[in-house]
Amino acid sequence: MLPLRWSLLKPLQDGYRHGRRYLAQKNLLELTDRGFFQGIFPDTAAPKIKHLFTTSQQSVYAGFDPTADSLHVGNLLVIMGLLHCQRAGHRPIALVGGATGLIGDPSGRKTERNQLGESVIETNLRAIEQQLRQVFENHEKCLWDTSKHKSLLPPLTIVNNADWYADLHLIDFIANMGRHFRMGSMLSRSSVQSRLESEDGMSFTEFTYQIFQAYDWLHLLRRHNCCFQMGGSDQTGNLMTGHELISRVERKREVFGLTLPLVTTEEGDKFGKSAGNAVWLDGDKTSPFALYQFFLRMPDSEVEKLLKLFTFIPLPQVEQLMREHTKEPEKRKAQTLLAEDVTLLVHGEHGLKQAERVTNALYKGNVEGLAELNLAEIQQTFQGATMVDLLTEPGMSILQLAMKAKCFPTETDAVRIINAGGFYVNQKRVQNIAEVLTTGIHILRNGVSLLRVGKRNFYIVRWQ
Ligand code: YSA
Repeated sequence: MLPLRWSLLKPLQDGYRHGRRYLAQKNLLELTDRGFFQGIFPDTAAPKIKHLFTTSQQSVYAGFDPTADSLHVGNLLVIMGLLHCQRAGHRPIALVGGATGLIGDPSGRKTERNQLGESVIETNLRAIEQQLRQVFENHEKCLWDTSKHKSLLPPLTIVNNADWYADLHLIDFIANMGRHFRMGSMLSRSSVQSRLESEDGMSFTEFTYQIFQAYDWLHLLRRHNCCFQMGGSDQTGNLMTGHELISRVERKREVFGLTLPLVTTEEGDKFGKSAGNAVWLDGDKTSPFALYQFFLRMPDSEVEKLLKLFTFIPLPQVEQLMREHTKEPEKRKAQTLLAEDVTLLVHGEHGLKQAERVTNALYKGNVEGLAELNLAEIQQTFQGATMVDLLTEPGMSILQLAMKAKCFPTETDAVRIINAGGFYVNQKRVQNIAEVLTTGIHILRNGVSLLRVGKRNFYIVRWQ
């Protein structure tokens, strides 16, 4: 499926490039003004949290389960949260759930996940770890102003919870830890309640999930002195179980939970990997161009909120930008800046350049634009297109091309649909089935032809 709408492709506004190495947010709770922190708990802890963040270096952790081989843009908000902590001088800890991924978090799910095998989890985990490192590295390289900060950014720590469960004995764990978990509160979690009421109910495996996330926090408190956990608001129940466990086991310690709003599309669908709208951080799954376009296409009603959440542009600058944007919304200045900063964060300078190159080439909307792209860029742009290898033959006609590329089941269909105007070569409608292929028009100088049947069935022909 093609991830973009042609009408919404926009050229870049030249000259709207400026330093994007923004300063740090000192008091992290001020991030509330950017739309972060849907909830903090205990809910009376705001003054204490502010004190801790402004007077000492804290560790803040957030977890990611390896349920897919890539993180998605929904997860990116939590990464933004960790980055803000890092920018303010605190230590970010990203936990990858080598153990919890095997169990499957029931939070926010209507049905139990299909069980993933250990080797799949392992592969996913490596990919996610790599992405986390990459995003933090891109942030430091492209979005952090080293000239204004004397101290270095505290390093990212990545931990895998499989490491501490590997040596744990089941009986010891149940006998010693199990007694600190109260059934009443565990059953009261909305992730449990909603599933118990559902037709399929809930397995014991899923029910135990909160125990492990809670124990992780205790472990990180003991090992890394980590008093803060952050997560999307669907994680509230798990955070509360952890908070409760720690209050019982470590009476003298106090921990705090910070939840972020779940980012949704304008239609209210969760950003992320729900059916049909997956936007991945992995460039092979969602190309830098497609990621860039996803943010560039954001409606005006969403863009201010997303600028605050997904960029580090200081609030006064966001407001100024929105004033300019309101005057000339057709320029899509706000969306362009949003798309640029997110692409920089996820794919670095190189990815942003590539996204801009493809955008500019396609915006031209002509054969020249397409010819400027290499095969990999065309493949990335038209993800899901069928690849076809063909031999050039002198005198080949449009009909022959369409049949050789298997664009139509029968010749009768081909003739009918081409005549009716439903066939395109290099984005130009062709209706004459007898027209002979010409280099530079039908066959691009990059050795490729892009065929399209109807609105969205793409074929990429590689000429041999
Ligand atoms: C956390 C802590 C542990 O000690 C162990 C495991 C975990 C992982 C956690 N239970 C979980 O399953 N997370 S997740 O892999 O599904 O998502 C990672 C983070 O992205 C979560 O905080 C989740 O709330 C957040 N997220 C996902 N979609 C989001 C979103 N945040 C905002 N908007 C969205 N659309």
